[in-house]
Amino acid sequence: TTDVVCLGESLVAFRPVRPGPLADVPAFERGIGGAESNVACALARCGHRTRWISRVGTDGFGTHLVDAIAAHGVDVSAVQRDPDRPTGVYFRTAGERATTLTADRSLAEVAYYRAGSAASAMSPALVPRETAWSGRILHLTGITAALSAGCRDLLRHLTARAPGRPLLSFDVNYRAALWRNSPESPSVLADLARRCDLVFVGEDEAEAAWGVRGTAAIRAALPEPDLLVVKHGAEGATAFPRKGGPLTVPAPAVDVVAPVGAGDAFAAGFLSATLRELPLPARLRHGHLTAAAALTVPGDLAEPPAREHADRLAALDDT
Ligand code: KDG
Repeated sequence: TTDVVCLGESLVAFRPVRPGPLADVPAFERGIGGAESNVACALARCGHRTRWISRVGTDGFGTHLVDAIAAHGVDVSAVQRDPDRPTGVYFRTAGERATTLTADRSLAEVAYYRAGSAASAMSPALVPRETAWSGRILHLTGITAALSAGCRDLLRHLTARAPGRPLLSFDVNYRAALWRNSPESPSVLADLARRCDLVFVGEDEAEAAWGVRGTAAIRAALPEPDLLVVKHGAEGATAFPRKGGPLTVPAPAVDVVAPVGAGDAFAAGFLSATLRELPLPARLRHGHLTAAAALTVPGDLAEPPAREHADRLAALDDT
């Protein structure tokens, strides 16, 4: 059986060969992006059976995405190829938020070319619930909610409380650029989060998306999930379990190369420790350690620390 199914759009990601505004960058390197496939790849690297569900075009970019994600050990057999719609791509500035390059986040640019993409055509009719519910955990993110009405319907369909539903994991992943042209407001993300069992949200994104400020207020706005993890960036993260008080675990200090992919890595580390039934503090530590690996590389995906190594690193916090 599959441990984790991750569903969402992946994109070919073009990363500039040097920092600077997109207007000035002369060349880009091809990589892959996509929050959900990032989680799937990291989990596969950690030894878990993972499946990624999405749609790509029949173009070369689609082939590259499927091959690159499969090469991480992820089951891509449920990915659909759409002959009529293209694979999404995106470009972003290098080194945004990096400690050494540009501390000023306002300099970061992300240019998406994904409207009308193969993945944006996902809907309950095209993605069977049995396939999405075929693992112990289904991991979704709020990016999908910004893509189309069909994608929003699919998320509601997959988060419905019905027999056979796996543990629903949801990373809010508010992407302001995607909501600017959406007919819906990002409050949809809160509605979806409330239908899930395990929710990850950044303190900054809760404020940006919903105007909700502070960890306690975030829990009050999202009371249903059995476990809510509020991330405080470099500071650490606070988990709100159903029983007992909140638990905060600080993050290790790292020399940040690029923050992209760190949230996905955090979710992957946390989910890996969850599958291993480790206690809550260890789940948070594994989230931080996997995120630390992603923070120190320019692309989305880093080799997560090997399990034994991560277990020893996680225990260091006890001393
Ligand atoms: O979490 C990283 C993702 O944001 C990136 O890979 C691209 O999925 C992406 C998106 O839609 O922003």
